[in-house]
Amino acid sequence: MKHIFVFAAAMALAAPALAEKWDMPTPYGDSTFHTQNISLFADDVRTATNGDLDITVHSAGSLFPHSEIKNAIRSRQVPIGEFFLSRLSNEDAAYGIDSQPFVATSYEDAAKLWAAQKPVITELLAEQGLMPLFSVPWPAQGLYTKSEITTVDQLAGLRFRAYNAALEELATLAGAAPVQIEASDIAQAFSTGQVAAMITSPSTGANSSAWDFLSHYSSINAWVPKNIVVVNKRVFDKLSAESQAAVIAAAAKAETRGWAMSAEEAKIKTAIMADNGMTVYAPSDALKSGLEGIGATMLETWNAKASDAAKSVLSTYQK
Ligand code: PCA
Repeated sequence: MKHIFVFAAAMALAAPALAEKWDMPTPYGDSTFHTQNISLFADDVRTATNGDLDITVHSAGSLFPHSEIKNAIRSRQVPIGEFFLSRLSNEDAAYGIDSQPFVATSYEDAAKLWAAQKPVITELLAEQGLMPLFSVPWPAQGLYTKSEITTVDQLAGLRFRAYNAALEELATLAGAAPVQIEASDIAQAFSTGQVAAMITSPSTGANSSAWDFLSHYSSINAWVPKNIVVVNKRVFDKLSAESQAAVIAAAAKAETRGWAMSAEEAKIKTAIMADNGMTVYAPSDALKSGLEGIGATMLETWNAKASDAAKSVLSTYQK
């Protein structure tokens, strides 16, 4: 018994204050630039806090499935996590505006949209005890198929991979059949014939080796959706002032770095698809106008459902 006390006392003297350990789930795999960016964020926090705050990234939905990450942070099963922002559009349309076709299609517009969206979703998330730390866009979304598509009509009847409600709506309006599939399950879904077409970034296309099961990529650049990193406010508030400052500083750095990584990624991954034999083509005017028509219908639906907060995001952006 005495030995145990002596040992415990010695440990208490020798060991520095116990490091705070945070698990951080993300739906996306290790080769995804977002995952690489949040790993660098974790490294920056560890360094700045001298190891007092130690964040471990759990990639590819290994800790929680995508659909559960937000609520896991809310209920403090994990203190922090990353997810696809527009997946929350069923809670408020303000979360989904970045996934509406042809609202913001360049990084410049996406940055402007984020500036309009951030204060509104910060308030919405605060109602759930959550605090956004940073948000990073995927490259603009393009169309992947097994043959060249020149009009929207040619999408009719195709089983279409979707990742959120907006994409499901778009596929349905095009007469296609949407199937929800997580990014990390894309290769499997195509190779088993579950789906035959998709809209996603060159990043996700190349990371899933799209050339193994698809042949054509059209840079329709329809929208620039974002991931967001969110922390539980109560857990954050319990950190020391130094650790809080370290998290905020690393988050600001991660946001800047992430946007730059995304732009790089768009170029590199499109080239990789071409190198692997995919036909990369600009959309025809007919395809563009067909998709824009669908986008206009979707925006009407969005407006009909939008809260005042959501509408204010769009009007601030459009100013
Ligand atoms: N990749 C993710 C979300 C958007 C993107 O470019 C996906 O396909 O699920």
